[in-house]
Order: sequence, then structure tokens, then C-alpha cells
Amino acid sequence: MDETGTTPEHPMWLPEAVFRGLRDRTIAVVGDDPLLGTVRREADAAGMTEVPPSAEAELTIMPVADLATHARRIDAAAVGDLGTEGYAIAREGGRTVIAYAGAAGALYGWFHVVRAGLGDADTAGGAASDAPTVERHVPRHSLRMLDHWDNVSEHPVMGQVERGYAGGSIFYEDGRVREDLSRVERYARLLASIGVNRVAINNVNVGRREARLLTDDLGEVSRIAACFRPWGIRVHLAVSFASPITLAGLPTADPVDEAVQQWWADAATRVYAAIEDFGGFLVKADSEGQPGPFAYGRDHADGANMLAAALAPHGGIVHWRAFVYNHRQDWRDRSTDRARAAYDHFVPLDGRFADNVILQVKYGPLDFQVREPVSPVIPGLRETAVALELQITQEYTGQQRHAVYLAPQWREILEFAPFGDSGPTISDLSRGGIAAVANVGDDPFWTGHPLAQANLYAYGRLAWDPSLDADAILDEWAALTFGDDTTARGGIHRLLSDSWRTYESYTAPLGVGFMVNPGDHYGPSVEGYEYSPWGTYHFADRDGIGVDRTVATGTGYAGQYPEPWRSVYESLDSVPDELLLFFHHVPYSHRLRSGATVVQHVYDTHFDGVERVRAQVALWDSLDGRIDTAVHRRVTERLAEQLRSATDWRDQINTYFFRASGIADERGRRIY
Ligand code: GCW
Repeated sequence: MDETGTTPEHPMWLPEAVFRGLRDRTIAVVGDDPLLGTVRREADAAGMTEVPPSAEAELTIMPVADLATHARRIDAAAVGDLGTEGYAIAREGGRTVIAYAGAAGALYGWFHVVRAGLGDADTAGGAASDAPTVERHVPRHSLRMLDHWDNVSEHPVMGQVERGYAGGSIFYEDGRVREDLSRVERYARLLASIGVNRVAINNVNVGRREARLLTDDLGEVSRIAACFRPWGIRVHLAVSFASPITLAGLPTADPVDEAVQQWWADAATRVYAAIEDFGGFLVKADSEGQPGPFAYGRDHADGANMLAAALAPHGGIVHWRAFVYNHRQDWRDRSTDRARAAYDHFVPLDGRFADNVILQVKYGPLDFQVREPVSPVIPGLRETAVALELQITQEYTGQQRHAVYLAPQWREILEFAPFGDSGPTISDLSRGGIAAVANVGDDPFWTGHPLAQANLYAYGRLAWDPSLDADAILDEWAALTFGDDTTARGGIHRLLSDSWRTYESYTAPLGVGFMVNPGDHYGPSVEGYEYSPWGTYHFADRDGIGVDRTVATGTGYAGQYPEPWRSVYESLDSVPDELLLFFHHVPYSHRLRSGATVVQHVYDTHFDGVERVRAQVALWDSLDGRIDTAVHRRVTERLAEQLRSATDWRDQINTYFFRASGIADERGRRIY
């Protein structure tokens, strides 16, 4: 708290202390792109002294092409192709050189030094006679995007930020773009430091007010774009497919209608006149009530390609979401399976999408659950650029009231090899990059739960390099955020490292998903969605639980996977325990490969999960005095709620399955 009694904005992973090692050191920056200007301002703010390029500068940032001119002994062949965003770093006798090909590489190289430090000028580096070792850093994905589900004006049910758990929007206030966008500038800097390069600034559920960002508010959107531009980040807008009707009064939004096509082409031209580096459109169509091409008997390739044609002359992209399913299901109808929907809609269209269309696919076939199999749409689309969509905002993973570090889950998704171990991974197949739903708001800690900052950090780092280790990212984040106290850092590591599995252990078991309160999706409700139209069922009765998604006897969803997974998931003998109930309906006495029965597994994990949270609470208490007071207090409050909520989950889930099955806990623990 400051003297006015308000908590000042938290610096996330860039507190002043991070820059201490750079103060009074010398830097030479070669190049004059605006992004180099950003680097110069950063260096200046860090207290570095800019000097002309010479072998004496402790840090030199220069184009690869200039290495020879400046008589550097760095082997240009070892630097190789850096693309527009990559950089190479070489340490030479205690001096550091960052070589870039495109100016964005200079910015990312700068933040590499911020993270890793400059080292000691007198001692670092190899023997003077050796050519310095060159480390190359080139992003694995060229599109690293954040999607904000922010509404301009408050939505009566969803609030200002849909599924937002960190206060209001940082972009909008009182039904318009904020006058003061300085926080957006600070956000842009934080995002650049982790390599994010695209941001969609409004909700994919596009309300009437929000649709007008594309037209009446272009001047305002352009102000937001100006905050991001110095940090190498391009702005995208979520657009409503019905815009020609709702904004322009045309009688139709049919994608083959020429007047409709013309309207979109003109809209795109106006956007690019205002925002030269505009990224493109993000579209949720024919999904959960959003308008789309189905209304006109057209398919999603027709719809996406029409928008793509409008953007193509300007170099823009359409991110078209594959989250299309029937949300007006009848629970009595056992033939419809929501998990199948995206594949059934989109795989038949493979090959028909324009080059500047990216199909954005949620990581799982349902909806951001704590455990789902990886979506078969990603391997299913061979001729379409696909972007993997993750959810940083913790809609189904504790809503930023529970401490849940999601990077281990994302690592599992990214390294999943749908065609078997020797084939490409999900990361390899995501040729359209990675997108994720953002988790920040106008909260002083940005993310509500201060420890949820780790998820945003990890997202950026993984989108850049999906092979990074989740624990290593956690440690990197903790070191930047919490400084030198190794006890504090070690404690945070222990608290978060396995927290995703802890959360899984006390919520819905074995891949069954949902079991949350309808509407806000927080807290347990075993039958909350069981008889609802949303298509998210578990079919628990007195004999068993789970959804038969096999080809042999079920919905056939398992057949959407290529081998080997189709067979692995199809058979009870090979399905991984953690996904058992996603693919199979089994009796409670079914034995998992772990040896426990299903119902005993439910009891064990739920009792254990609560104890793990209790240990987290004690661990956090022990860090009192080692962590910023306001941060400590906020996390303490959240952990208390997490313990309450985990206990509620334990008791509701255990009691439900005890009542349903009549099978007692082998260990005789208390079940209500
Ligand atoms: O998970 C669901 C959310 C909706 C969201 C939708 C989507 C933006 O409950 O709030 O709408 O997914 O991804 O479009």
C-alpha cells in the first residue's frame, strides 16, 4: 500500500531490481528502426550509458550484416538465418554482442539480456583466442498472440471482461477506450519482454457496441495500436460476421453477396488507412449464438475466405475459430457428441481455406478443461494453417482464486505427437502459431491472483520456445519477480510446480470434465450441466460413469485420431488413466492401470488434493516477511479461498460417488 492507501500497480516480472545489474554499464546500439529507439530508451531507463560501437562496449546490439564491419570475430555462418524476430548472442571476453536481422530481434535480444544479465565484464567469456560461442534464438512460432475477451461496455451477465478474474478492462472504461492508456503501454512492454507479438483487443463474443470498434472507433483503436507498436506488437480486432447488417444496414451478411464483400473490403481499407500495421480479424462464427455463414446456407470456408479476401491486399490475417458446436442439445440424444463437432465441421473443409486464414483450435475438443485429450482437429487439418488456442485466464482452472500453474499442461499439449513418437508434435503442426485467452485486468496485480502472473509469463516463453522446461520457466519468472531470496523462490517453486495436478486431483476426475456450477463455472456441481443443452455430460449412475466415445460402441470420437492414438484411446487396455472417463463408460469397480478402482481413485485423489492445498497454505505462511506485504496478503486471501473451495469439491464429489455407488472408502475416511 502507498501512503494514499491504495495498492500501486505491481511491476510483474520487470521490477526495477531486475535492471540493477545493467546500471552504469555501456551499450552500443547500431540501427535506426523505431524498435531500436525502444531499445535505446530501455537502456537509458536502466541507467546504461550509450557509447559508439567499439570493442569496448559491454553490450553491443547490431545487425548481423555489420558484424564484419565492426571487426567482430563472431562467425556469421554460426549466426545463420535469424528471420525477422530472431537474435544471436555471443559473449566475447566479458563483452556481449547481440546480432539481429530484423529490428524486432534487437528488442527480443535486449530482453534476453534483461533476463539473463550481462555477466561480469572482467571475468566472463572464453579464452581470447577462441571465436566466441554463438547462441541462436529464433521463435518457434511467428504468431504469438493474446486474445482479450474484453467488452467495451459492461455485459449484464459476463461483466466487462468475459471470464475475466482480474477486474475491469485495461483498454476500456465507461463504455469507451480509456483516455489514459499508459497502463496499456506498460502492458505492451511486459508482453514484448516475453515475446508476444499480436494482441486481439476485444471479446470474440462481439456485442453491438464492440462491433463499432471496426468503424466509428478506428481513431481510438489506432491509439491502442500506437501503445503496442513500439514493442513490436500488432493489434487485431474480433469482428461480428453480421456487421454488414448491424453496422451498415445491409439486408444480408451472406458471404457470396457482392455488396457484403464490398462492405468488408471497404472496412478493411479504412482500417489500414488508420492503422498501417493492423493484424487482422478474429472471428467466432456460428458458435454460442454468434452470427455466421450457416444462416445463409454457406460453410465456414465461404465465410472465412470472404473476410480473408478483404484483408489480403493489406497483408492482414483472419483467425477463424473452430469452436463450433451445437449448444442446444437434448441430453436424451446419445448420438450427438460435442467433442466431435469441430472435427466434423472443419476437417471436410481442409484445403479450401485461403492462405491468409488461420483456423484457431482450442487445445481440447470440449472447452479448456483441466484435462482433455488434445484436439484431433490439429492433426486432421493437413492443408490449413492451424493456431493452437490455450486459455491463460483460469475459467475452468480455479478462476485466479486457486494457485494453478498451467505451463505443465501446456507442455504436455505442445509436445503431444498425434502420429506417434517419431511424427510431428502439436507445436510443429501449429503452423499458424499460438493464441491464448489473456488473464489480465485493471487489478493492481494485473491478474487478480499475483501468482497467476506466472501463467502469462510462461505462455509467452513457451510460444517462443515450446521446448522450454515448465519448471525452468517457473524459476526464471520467480527470480525476476521475487528477487534474490532463494527461500522465497524455492517456496514459490514448490507451491506452483505441481499445482495443476493438485487442482486436477480435487476437481472432476479422470478426464470427465465440467461438474462445475453452470454460468460462472466456479465450484463443484456434479450434475450442474448433466441435463443441460450444452452437451457436456458424464452419464454417472449407480453402476458407473464416463462417456463412451469409442468407435465400437460409442460416439466414434476416438476414430477422429490418427494411429496410434485411435487404438490407444479405443481400448480400455491402453487408454491413459487420466483420460479414462473421457473415452469410456466404466463401472465404479473398474481397475485403473494404477491398481486402484475408479471410485477408490476418486476418494484418494480428493482427500489427497485437499491435503496438498493445506500444505501450500502452510508453505505460504512460512514465507511471510520474505515477500512484498501486499502480494503476500493477497495470496494468503486467495489460498484461504482455495482451501475452502477444494474442501467443497472433495466433499461434494466424494459424497456424490459414495451415494451413487454405495461403495465405501477402503480407508474408512469421512464421507458425508
Ligand atoms: O469457454 C467458453 C466460455 C465462453 C467463451 C467461449 C469461447 C467467449 O464459457 O465465455 O466465450 O468459451 O471460447 O468462445
